Amino acid sequence: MIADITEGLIQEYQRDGFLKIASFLDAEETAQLRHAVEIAVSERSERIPGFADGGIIGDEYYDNVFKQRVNLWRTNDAVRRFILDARIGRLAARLAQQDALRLYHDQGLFKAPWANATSWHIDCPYWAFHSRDAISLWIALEDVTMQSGALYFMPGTHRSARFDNVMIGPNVGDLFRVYPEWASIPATCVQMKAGDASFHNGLTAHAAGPNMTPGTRHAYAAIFMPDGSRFNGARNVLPQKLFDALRPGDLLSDDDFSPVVFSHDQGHH
Ligand SMILES: O=C(O)CCC(=O)C(=O)O
Ligand SMILES: [Fe+2]
Repeated sequence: MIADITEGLIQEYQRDGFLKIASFLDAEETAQLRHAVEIAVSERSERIPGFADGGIIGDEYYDNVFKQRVNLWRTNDAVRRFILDARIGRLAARLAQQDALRLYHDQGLFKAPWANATSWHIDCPYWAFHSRDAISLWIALEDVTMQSGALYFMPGTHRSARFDNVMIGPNVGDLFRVYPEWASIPATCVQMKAGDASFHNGLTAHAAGPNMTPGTRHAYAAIFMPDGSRFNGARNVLPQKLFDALRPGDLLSDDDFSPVVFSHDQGHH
């Protein structure tokens, strides 16, 4: 696992709002993670545990974007060990330039053959907190090409993004009705080898093409939020019990649901 990063790459991440890290995992780590994530997804019929359908299964379009299973780390020990590895938290914190990060959620994102495109969107407006510094990790569990559903990013959009949004719908470009000023920015397509990964800011515009291959595109992703992030009233992936206990403005500091993955103060190096 790549655990260290140069100042230059941190600056690139801060400037563009995304960064590809080639060979983030070696072949054995990738095979192990893929195995764990495939098992974790197969163990779960609900998109979000304890959340019936998470408001989305049954949506003809979104169901065919990918098979999404959220919070795998809560139901699978191998996935939990992987994503709580201190090296990942430290790397994410360095890129995001944060003193402390918590895990918000992880997910398997399996794009089946002929799956729909992932329309242009920004992530943070969907979440239960608002932050300009949240950071997502997306790991290719096999080679991901422009044909099989590679991610596209729009450099720099994290700096002018707001927290209003469009839902991910069937129109690939609806986001640019909200952000016409982004419509002329060329996107970067990030193809990956198995084990490559990208980080992106929670406000960076991104998308993925449809899967035009006969194989499933397997990816695993996780989102980290700055420690000190506050509940904004949106339920998103929160379990009912936690959601019921929270009032807008409360800290999202439940150590069980949102564990600290890096803290400068706690001497995690
Ligand atoms: O995997 C995809 O197609 C989209 C992933 C995504 O939107 C994300 O990780 O935020
Ligand atoms: Fe996204």
